[in-house]
Amino acid sequence: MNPALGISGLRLGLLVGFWGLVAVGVALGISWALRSLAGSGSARRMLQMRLARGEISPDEYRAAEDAIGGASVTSAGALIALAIGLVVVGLVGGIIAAVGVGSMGGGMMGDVGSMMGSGSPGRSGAAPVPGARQVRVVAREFSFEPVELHLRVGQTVNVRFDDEGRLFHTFTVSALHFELRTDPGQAVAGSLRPDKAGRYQFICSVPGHAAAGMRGIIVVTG
Ligand SMILES: [Cu+2]
Repeated sequence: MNPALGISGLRLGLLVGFWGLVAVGVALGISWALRSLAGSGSARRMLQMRLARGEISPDEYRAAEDAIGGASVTSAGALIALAIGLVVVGLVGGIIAAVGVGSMGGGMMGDVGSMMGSGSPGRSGAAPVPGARQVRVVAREFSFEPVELHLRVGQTVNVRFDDEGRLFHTFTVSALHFELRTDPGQAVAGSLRPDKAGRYQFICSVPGHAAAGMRGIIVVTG
């Protein structure tokens, strides 16, 4: 319904993909860190066993332990680098996500919000006239039924406007200065007495509804 929604969908896809990659990166980093810690721990335990069994001298043990210590210092440095990298990626991603989702959400909520069109129910025009012919117009998302009304010049018709949809709708005939507005599940009535033949368009005046299909025509004949 809106070309901007396609772009937002693409952006959402990119965001999901991006965060998916970040999540995979974090998971890999954590498992790698756990494995390297477990690795240096078990290497040290093995050295202690070999020392206890007299397979290596205390000097060899210390030299080997220094090597392990050095290795774990190296892996600790790699871990810190990885953590900093993840934090930077996370911050940048977070900013992109906040800006992207914010503008996307704002755009979508703006569209939906205006389409919701919370107006005040009521009537602009004449009240129903007892005994006059009645026509019933039903509003749904996003159509009128019927889409064509036939009136005669000088003849009064009561229009009963039923909202059988889930949104607020109007029956608006600008050329005749006539409007009925109703909430979902409600009905509003008024009367029309056209004094000129012609074709008069009626629409729902909630932004976007006429474009979505809520249009019809009143044909007035002499
Ligand atoms: Cu509407």
